[in-house]
Amino acid sequence: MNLQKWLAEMQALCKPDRIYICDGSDEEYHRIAEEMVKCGALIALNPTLRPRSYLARSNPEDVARTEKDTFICSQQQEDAGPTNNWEEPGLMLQRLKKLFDGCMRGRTMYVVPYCMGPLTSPFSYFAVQLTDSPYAVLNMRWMTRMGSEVLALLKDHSFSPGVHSVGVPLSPGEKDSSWPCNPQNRLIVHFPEERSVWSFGSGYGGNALLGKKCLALRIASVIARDEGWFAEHMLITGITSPEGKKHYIAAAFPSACGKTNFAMLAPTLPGWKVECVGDDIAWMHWGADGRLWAINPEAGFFGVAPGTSERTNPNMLRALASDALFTNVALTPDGDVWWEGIGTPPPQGLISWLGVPWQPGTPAAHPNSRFTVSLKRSPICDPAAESPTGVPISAILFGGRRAHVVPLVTEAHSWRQGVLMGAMLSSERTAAAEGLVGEIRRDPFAMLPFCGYNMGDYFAHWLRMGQGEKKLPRIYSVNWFRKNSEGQFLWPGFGDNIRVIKWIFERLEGRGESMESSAGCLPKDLDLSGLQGIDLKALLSVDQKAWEHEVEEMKRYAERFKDRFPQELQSELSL
Ligand code: GTP
Ligand code: SPV
Ligand code: MN
Repeated sequence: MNLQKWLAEMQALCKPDRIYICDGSDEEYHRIAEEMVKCGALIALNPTLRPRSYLARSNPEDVARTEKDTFICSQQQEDAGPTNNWEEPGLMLQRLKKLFDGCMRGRTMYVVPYCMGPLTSPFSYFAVQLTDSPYAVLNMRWMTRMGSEVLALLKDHSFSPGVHSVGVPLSPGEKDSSWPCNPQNRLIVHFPEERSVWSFGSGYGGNALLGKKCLALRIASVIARDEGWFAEHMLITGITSPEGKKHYIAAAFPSACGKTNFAMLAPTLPGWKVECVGDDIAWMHWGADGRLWAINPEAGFFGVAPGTSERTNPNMLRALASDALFTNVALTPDGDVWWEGIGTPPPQGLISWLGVPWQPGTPAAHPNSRFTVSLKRSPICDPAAESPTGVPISAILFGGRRAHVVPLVTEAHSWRQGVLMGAMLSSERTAAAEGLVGEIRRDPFAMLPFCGYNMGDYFAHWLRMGQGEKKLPRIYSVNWFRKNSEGQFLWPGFGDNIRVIKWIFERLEGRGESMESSAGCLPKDLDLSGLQGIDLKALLSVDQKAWEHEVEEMKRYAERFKDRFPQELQSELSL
């Protein structure tokens, strides 16, 4: 793809009033932010309480990823598979060209050259996002490496083209709304063979920050399949035991199921240390040593605000002390931010995410309200977070929100059983995507909304990758969300999850006592020192009837993939 030619084509199609090429500087970031403040699209927070930080309020119809509007337009429908929306690429392109025709009238087209991964890493990937959303530009500044340095490198690299529009052209003199969007015509379209993305009508999160889910997962998963690596919805964290032994762990939990919190957990057991590499996406390659090496393609956090507190994630609160961007949280009368579960009572005069005085009993912050902040601001950034070769992964965790049935932790006996654990991962739905919150759905590898090709082939890819001379990571299933009959969480979670990690460390080192169950290998015991009233028996129990029912559900789910569901997983399911 030739950059100049593509730019000219997109300019002719979108017809922006101006074009601006982003340099990625601090000066540029604040200039764009201040322009937005001036026209009411952004609120500058109190500089004494929260220096160089801003609040954005979205349109209430544009608050989360919208999976029903997300398409994988591969040449063959079979290649998109049963879990993705598909349309014939030629027809879709026609539809997109109609939508994008003149869509940036009255606006600036920002050109955002960016790189997913450290600039010098052989595993990184270059891309350009064209967007008419200055809000998206501000987010891309923290979430990716972007600007002049990348533009210079683009001369020697191929890149993935992405075009994004909020879908609201302005006629001369027309006043803009504070969050323009076009929910009736929303479309987030991927052409995996071309490695290209077209996104229309939404300014929010994964719909609009094209480096994240669109490129680093949906497009990258296709590239990874072709080239023999992994692009996964996983956090990466480095954990050191009191004895000084360090292991890196990768973990796939569905959206809003605890990746950011786990990646930065503050251990409640003495002597343990956690250092964060990434909180959402991992690109993993086999090293010459046979180990799996992971980089975080992102450069920042786009994290769920509600629930972030001194108890749950003190290090994130430190990171958010300045230079942060908040979206759809509540505003305090002194110009600071507030959300449910922040750990302080709601102050008098609170303004809700909707921009009106908060009424008790209604959400002050939207459940999918988010913060955007650079990874560098984290006080517990791993020393190898920027390493071009990544970090070696010792264990992979799969976990969802399951009130019942799924134990706190189980270990897979084999790579194959581990792949089945990933393939059959399930969770109650959250507010991170539009849909019915709480409903249980299968979310294989936490990749259901993010796999850019046939999910059955993706399972086969995982099985294939485990073959040959490899030092395979061990695989675990975890569930921090099991509840008692009163509907209360049985497990304290957050910093106490270190207790589960301690057992995993012991297992990795050939110690750690275990017992068999139909759900996998369970710990005989966990270090619960300092905790009271934990019902470990309930947390680790496997109800035979309920588990058989679970397996029946899994078998039914597997049928969706027809002959693309790998035979090895089928036989593993029938064991
Ligand atoms: P995405 O950014 O959407 O991919 O989400 P995520 O997987 O990073 O989830 P995150 O860590 O932001 O957590 C989402 C919600 O789950 C927050 O409200 C947390 O407070 C809650 N949560 C996270 N970890 C735990 C845990 O160990 N136990 C309990 N009970 N809740 C948790
Ligand atoms: C997720 O939904 O998994 C997220 C948020 O991490 S978004 O960037 O909107 O995809
Ligand atoms: Mn995510």
